[in-house]
Amino acid sequence: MDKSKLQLYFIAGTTNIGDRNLLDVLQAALKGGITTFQLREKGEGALQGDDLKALAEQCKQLCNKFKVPFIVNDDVDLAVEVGADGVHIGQEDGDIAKVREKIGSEKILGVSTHSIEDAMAASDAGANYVGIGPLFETTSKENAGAPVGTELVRQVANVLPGLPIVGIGGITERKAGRVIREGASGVAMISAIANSEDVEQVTRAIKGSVTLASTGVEM
Ligand code: TZP
Ligand code: MG
Repeated sequence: MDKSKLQLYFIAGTTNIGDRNLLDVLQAALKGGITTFQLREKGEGALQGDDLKALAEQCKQLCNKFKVPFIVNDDVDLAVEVGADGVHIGQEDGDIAKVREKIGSEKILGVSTHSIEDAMAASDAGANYVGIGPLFETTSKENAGAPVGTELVRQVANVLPGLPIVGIGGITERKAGRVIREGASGVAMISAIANSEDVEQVTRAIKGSVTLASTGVEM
């Protein structure tokens, strides 16, 4: 896959944005320069069924407008149904190779990993990229486990140099550069973007740090 699409990977669902509208938040983040969006609809009050499908379709349309890949978290059937660009699964979400078979070779498959072994297995089973985390303390995911630290990004990048990595968990504008310098292609975040007052402005600032760390070019 095109690694540059992973640079600033925004993840959100309706339970991450207070009383705002997810499509408004997404549009602001797209304007600010996110390069991938993942719909992760989880927790108390999460939408389900037709409501979730309608939301996914709207998110997809908005992402298409900005030529940004639209990824669905966990729900492989929903991803296929709405024609998402890809799906992201965790270690507990079933057999990675079977998910690859189900979505076909053209779609993006991301897998959350917590060790070098997880990353190797995901790569062998056909993942296009791996998420590594939580790198830092996070309150956005229940039972996220203890932070694995940025060293794991460096170790996986060394062992699997061809496998794109996205760091996740507690990443802020200030910490983003460090994650990139350890060897990640990008940073994935919920709260740093979703909880910000001016989503577009904050996204643009984070994108600037990521771009600076990955290319040395100040934006
Ligand atoms: N997976 C590992 S940590 C995490 C997920 C989905 C939450 C990331 O959210 P935040 O707010 O950027 O820490
Ligand atoms: Mg999952």
